[in-house]
Amino acid sequence: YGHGGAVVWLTGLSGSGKSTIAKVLERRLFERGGLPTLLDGDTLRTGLNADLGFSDADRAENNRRLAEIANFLKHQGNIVLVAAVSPSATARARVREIVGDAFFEVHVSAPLDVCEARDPKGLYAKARAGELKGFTGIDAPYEAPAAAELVIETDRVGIEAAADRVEQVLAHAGIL
Ligand code: GGZ
Repeated sequence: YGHGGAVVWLTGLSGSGKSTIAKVLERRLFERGGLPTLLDGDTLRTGLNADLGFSDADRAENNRRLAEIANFLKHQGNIVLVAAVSPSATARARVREIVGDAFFEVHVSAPLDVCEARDPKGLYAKARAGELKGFTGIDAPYEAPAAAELVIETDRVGIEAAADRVEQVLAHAGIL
């Protein structure tokens, strides 16, 4: 790719492990002298994307903005780790178009019941109680990627091993 930039797009259900894997990767890439940048969908929603909710259109716009920032940073040589539920295959196809080369879609996959049992923020409980409408996996769809560069099943693969797999994909592509 030239100057080492890349975008690793982690998609999956809430509680699947996207942010955790991204944080481990961020530390590892930093330690090996790279320029990792972590864009967490949930975190950017407090500022840049504070005007967006969870309708299909708002999620698509959220994903589009994340893709534009990620691509911008990629061109500056960053390895950008994006963690976003990004449930729509159409919105992710647009993300892939925006970023172009050095794009790696990673499906962070775990069965819904496993994610729901983890429930790190208590959001599944709220969704089940009807206090949170349109929650992905409960009453809003998650469209699994058909051709992700990597699928990590976090109910079978630990966090460190998951990070290993992403590093292997980047190394194989000549990014690392
Ligand atoms: C899904 C929601 C929702 C609804 C709040 N549906 O586990 P989290 O908490 O930290 O990650 C989820 C995050 C999703 O934001 P994204 O920007 O990644 O989503 S998207 O790509 O769909 O735009 C969850 C929390 O926000 N959250 N309400 N209704 N997740």
